[in-house]
Amino acid sequence: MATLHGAPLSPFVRKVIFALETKGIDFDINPITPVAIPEGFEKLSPLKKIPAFEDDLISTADSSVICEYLDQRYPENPIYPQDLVARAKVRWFEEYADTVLLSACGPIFFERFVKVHLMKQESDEQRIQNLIENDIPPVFDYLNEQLSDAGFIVGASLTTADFALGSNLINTMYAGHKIDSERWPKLVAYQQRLFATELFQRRLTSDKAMMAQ
Ligand SMILES: N[C@@H](CCC(=O)N[C@@H](CS)C(=O)NCC(=O)O)C(=O)O
Repeated sequence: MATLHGAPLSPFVRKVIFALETKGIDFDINPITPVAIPEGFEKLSPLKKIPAFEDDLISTADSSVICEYLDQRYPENPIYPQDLVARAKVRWFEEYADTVLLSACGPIFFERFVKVHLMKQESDEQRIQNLIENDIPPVFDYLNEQLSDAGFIVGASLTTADFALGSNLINTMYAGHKIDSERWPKLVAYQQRLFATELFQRRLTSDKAMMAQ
């Protein structure tokens, strides 16, 4: 059986869970967190980052590498389009989510969730205010501009770009930050469409049960 190493609340780990579930692959989760990386983890993940993934063929790290591997090994229920241009767009939005969206929204999740619940420290509300006022608006402006009134970020089906974007939007919601629907209506509608899918519903329910513990 395949094993995914990493806590499911990490946006990168959740992205891979979405990929595994879309493809119906059985897997175990080893829920390690970056604040308590076990000794020897660098053998699985040389940068000591989560996620890492192992199955009967491979042991590798990095959510994008893992998603691409899964899509090539299990072509049914594709998570990247075949079309050349659409595929490049998916890669772009996946990268944008993993870097720019994460940098803008991730620290709010870190401050309000990781610091408070895992590290038992107070959140830095001044840092959060600065992110909300300065870092987040250009990112949400860009995404709002790129989105259509229907479908997902690239076309009518969920892709890895939606897993990466949606995973960050989930953590933004968990951090208590509500996206302004008057300023970014397409982004809020997209978030609602994503969260209404069976795939996202299942994850939100599973996260809720885990967070309640
Ligand atoms: N490019 C990597 C990024 C993974 C990543 O940054 N994971 C975070 C957790 S959300 C981590 O392990 N951080 C610990 C560190 O940077 O040392 C991927 O896509 O998997």
